[in-house]
Amino acid sequence: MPSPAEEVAELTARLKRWGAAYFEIDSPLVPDADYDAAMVQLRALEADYPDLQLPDSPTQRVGGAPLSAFETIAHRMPMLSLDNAFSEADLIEFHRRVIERLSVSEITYCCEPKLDGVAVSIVYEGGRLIQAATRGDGVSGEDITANVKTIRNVPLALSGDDIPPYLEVRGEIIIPRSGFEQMNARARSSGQKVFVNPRNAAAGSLRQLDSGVTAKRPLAFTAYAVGVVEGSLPASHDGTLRCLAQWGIPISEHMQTVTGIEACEVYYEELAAQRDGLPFDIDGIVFKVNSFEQQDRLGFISRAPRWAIARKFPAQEVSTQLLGVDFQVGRTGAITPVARLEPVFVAGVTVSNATLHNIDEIERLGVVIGDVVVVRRAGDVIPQIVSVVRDDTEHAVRVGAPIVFPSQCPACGAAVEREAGEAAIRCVGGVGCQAQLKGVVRHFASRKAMNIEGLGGKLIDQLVDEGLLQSVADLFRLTKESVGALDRMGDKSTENLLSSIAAARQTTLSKFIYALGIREVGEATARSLSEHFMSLDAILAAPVEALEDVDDVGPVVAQHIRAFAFDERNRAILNELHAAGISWPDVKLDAGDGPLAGTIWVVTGKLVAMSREEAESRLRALGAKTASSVSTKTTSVVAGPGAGSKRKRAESLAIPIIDETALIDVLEAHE
Ligand code: 9MJ
Repeated sequence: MPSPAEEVAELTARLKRWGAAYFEIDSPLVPDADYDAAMVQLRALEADYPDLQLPDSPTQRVGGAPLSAFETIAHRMPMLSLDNAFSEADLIEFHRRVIERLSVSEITYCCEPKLDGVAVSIVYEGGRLIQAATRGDGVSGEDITANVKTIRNVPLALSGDDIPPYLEVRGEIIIPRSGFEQMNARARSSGQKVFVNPRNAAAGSLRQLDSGVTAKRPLAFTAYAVGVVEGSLPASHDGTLRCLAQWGIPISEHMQTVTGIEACEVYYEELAAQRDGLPFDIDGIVFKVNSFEQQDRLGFISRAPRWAIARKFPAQEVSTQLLGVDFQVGRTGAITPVARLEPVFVAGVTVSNATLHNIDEIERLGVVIGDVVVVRRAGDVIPQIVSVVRDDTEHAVRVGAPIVFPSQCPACGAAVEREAGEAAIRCVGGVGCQAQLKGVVRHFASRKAMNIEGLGGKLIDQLVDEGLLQSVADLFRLTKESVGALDRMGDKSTENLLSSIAAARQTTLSKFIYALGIREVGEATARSLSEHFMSLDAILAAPVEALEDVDDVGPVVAQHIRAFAFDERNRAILNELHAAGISWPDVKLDAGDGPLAGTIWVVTGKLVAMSREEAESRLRALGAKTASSVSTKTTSVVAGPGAGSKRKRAESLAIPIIDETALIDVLEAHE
């Protein structure tokens, strides 16, 4: 029997490990129920033996009694905002002023992404988190200590050497885009508040009176400064942040120290190019004079330091007028309202269309044609209408034509229907509807499905419009003559297309299942199905109960698979595809077996001999797990040219890094 102290230590460690996995890698180690059960156990032990509670106990992260209101906390040192630079000229002018005031010829700057979240101050006394406050008006903010304690990457106790007795850390609390999308999707389906962007969602989550609610939100903290410090710290901004990182406080992995303003511009351009691919919103770059001594000499103007500037990126959210709404029919028949907009520049791109999602969303927004709307374009996702500007005097005219959903499919004229509990209105025409057929073929040919190179949207439209495709099986019947007769298809492009269609015959079971476009069967579900059943026939023959045994297959997905398997037309197409020579190797091993079982790989950067997806799927076929981010659990990193932050993180965690050649050696040795 372990002693209570041993039990507390074990549960604390386990919950911290599970919590870290939940936060750092996309799939949690255990179901929520297991996490909750361990938490209940630890709470009970801590209640019986209060002295055994460890300072960084995970029980302290989930709020107990709701707060009645937020107290006000006066900042011991004002929390200033930043001056903005909206152009390169503004930045150069900032640099000129710094050089002049300091009478030096060159300056070293620390460059950081400007996170778009909520600025907070977190105070550690004796290495323990004792207080957290919003910036508020800069002089005083709201006491959000209980809520900040629920944020999983905020340490409740610091670890390491030379921790100052009093340390005020300042930074930003954000919600990553993926967490935001999930949170909003859940809110939409349960009729709760939908947030317009991750920043608002973060602010709303921190303003919860019940910190149990905050605990469920995917918040994350990044430190970018210190406030009041009693004790000693390095003499530079970057040195200080690295010290914070050593004590367990998260800092930006993109932070970089450079000398000269040209290097700052290079950094700006590099991060601007990465902006859409980052997992969180940034609205610019902050440049800070790195030396504290120089910062002190520069001092402050009323609201902002003279030693820092925020060079802003083009806005992600802008307003424009809604000119009309078109209705697009997707591969599953779902009819999506697409807003036609007065063209507008959003986050570096001119946008003239944006999604309005579905009929519920139109009702929720209360939007009518002619309204001025807010368009948001963040990351690689389709631009969206997030709200309606109701009191914009410049666009005061509300034409007010309501948005009317079509009562027939706009592409084929078939009836439309709305299934119970569904937000989407669908065309019932199936692949008899050319719009659906085009969508089906597009999906079938896409990179993660059959990967038919050179078969893009325009060509698919032509093939369908010319009557050359009635189903995906017809792709394998295309000939030099039929393709060559199409617009802009010369001999060379015809040959290339036919050879990439031929090459696509060799695939894998999971890609093939994904390519079929069964409703709600994404890449991960297709992989789980293929590993579980190991043959297409077994999947198509499986009863609902057997399907539900598969990871991430619930009753709805199981029904979609059954409906697909029942459909005679689908059966006929599958036979034709089989006859056309589509084949795949036997599904060998599911993860957990095989020579690389127990290893976790991250593949990053550019590979030459194969795509990243291929590298990952070959690793998985050998029993390895693959992940998208580097954590302490990662066992190997494959880094091609251009690998950036993941390589750095692997280096800092001393995880072995190999190049593509070494990866090929590993694969060939085991395959
Ligand atoms: C943000 N928002 O990411 C500062 N910030 O420094 C960074 N904000 C800041 N630094 C001094 N990276 C005042 C505000």
